Amino acid sequence: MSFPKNFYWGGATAANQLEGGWQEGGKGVAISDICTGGTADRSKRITPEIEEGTFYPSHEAIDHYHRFREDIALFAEMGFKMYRFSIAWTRIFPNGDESEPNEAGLRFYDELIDECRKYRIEPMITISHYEVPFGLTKKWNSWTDRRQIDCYLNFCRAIFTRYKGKVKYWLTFNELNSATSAVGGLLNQGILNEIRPMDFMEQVDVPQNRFQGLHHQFLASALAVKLAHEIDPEYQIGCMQIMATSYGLTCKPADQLANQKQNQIMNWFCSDVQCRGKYPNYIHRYFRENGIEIQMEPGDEEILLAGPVDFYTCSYYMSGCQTADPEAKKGKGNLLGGVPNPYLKASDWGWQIDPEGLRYSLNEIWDRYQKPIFVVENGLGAYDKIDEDGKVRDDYRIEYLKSHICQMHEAVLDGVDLRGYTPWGCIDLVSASTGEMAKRYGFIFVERYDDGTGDFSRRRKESFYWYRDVIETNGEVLINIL
Ligand code: BGP
Repeated sequence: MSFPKNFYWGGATAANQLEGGWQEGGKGVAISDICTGGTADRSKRITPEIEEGTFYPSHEAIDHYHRFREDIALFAEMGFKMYRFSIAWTRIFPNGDESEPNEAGLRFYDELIDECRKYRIEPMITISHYEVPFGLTKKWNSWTDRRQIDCYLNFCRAIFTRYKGKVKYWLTFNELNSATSAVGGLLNQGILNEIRPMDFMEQVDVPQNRFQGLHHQFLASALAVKLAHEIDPEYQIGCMQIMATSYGLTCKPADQLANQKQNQIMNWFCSDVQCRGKYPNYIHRYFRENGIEIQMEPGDEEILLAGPVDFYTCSYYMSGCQTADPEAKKGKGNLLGGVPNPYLKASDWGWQIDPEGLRYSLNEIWDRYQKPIFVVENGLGAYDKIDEDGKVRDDYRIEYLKSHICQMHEAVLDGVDLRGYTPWGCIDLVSASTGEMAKRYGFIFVERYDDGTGDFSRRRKESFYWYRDVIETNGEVLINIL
């Protein structure tokens, strides 16, 4: 009655949200670097030219670039077995299209990986996490152009070769299925259909571009799997999706059908291609009805078939509901649309909390693919505060994580092959959706605030000690309480 032996407990981050050092070591400009800060109610902005006097949270982020040794030591103190982080593409290829990698960038990750290994922490590296080089966006609107596949593969070759023997687990793209909705166009794909200053939430969305971009990313992913296995047969390459668990709002058949359709497009389409190596039948009707025409070249289907991923990973934060009733649709749903679930409470950002949904989805994923699974993001974004005695009492976060870990354990008992858990933002960092620091996820508090103040000092929250006990007992401390 516990988690599997050698279960990978750890935490997850992404370069653009914690490193800072945006112009150091020859780094180029990423799309994340041209996004200003925002809040829960005020969208962040995209500014193709950097504006004097405007705050750009990624530029310094939490200064991990200079403090990674201290941070990794804190992760080790919690007993991490795995650390999921990403490599900033623009540190290795500043504009994205150079033929030779940037040595200073490669050296930075040498040091970071060595630091992990020093504490026997297994790295899991996301190759592209929400920071496409802006140079490629300007050059050919990023993934809309097939030539981007070669740039991505050059990047992969550089890092697969350099870190051979030191890394085993790689993820090709963060939350690839975010690109099935408008929110992923820029965030995930670096696609900007009009290059001008605008609110992040008001980007011009061209679904054709997103889905053509996805086709190129599927090819890139499949070719990266092949390349990785050629360079080192020990390499394990995974996909990474947002698991946006969804229920029919009622048991009306029309609601259930609406929900099935939503699940097919949002939750299964990308992982079906990446895990099974081919486009699923249901997508063709969706393409037809939405005027999407994928330009395929001869040989593309063979490439996809030859490059399925070795394992499946996802983020999991919330669930939502679908309905066929136009009246019910009018309310505000979660970040990813849909309608709220009357049985669930939401976080301060409106994300509905649903631990059982995690067990439910893990079972579905396992039944569908029969590939090892890692939950590589999960957590509660909350407004934390430092009490007068200097402590951060984040019992709400402990509650959130505890309930999700218990449901993961149920999934393990159900027979799901779950290999690891790396909760999101194990150290406070910049929010991807809003660009704010105030939305904190960490076990470690960072003194950095949305007005750009703060000395970047780190402090252990209550959840830090709690998670350390969870890891030390392989989760038993929780299971036995229940
Ligand atoms: C996922 C992203 C992360 C991360 C997380 C939390 O979608 O992969 O980069 O930030 O969500 O979201 P947010 O930062 O918007 O709260």
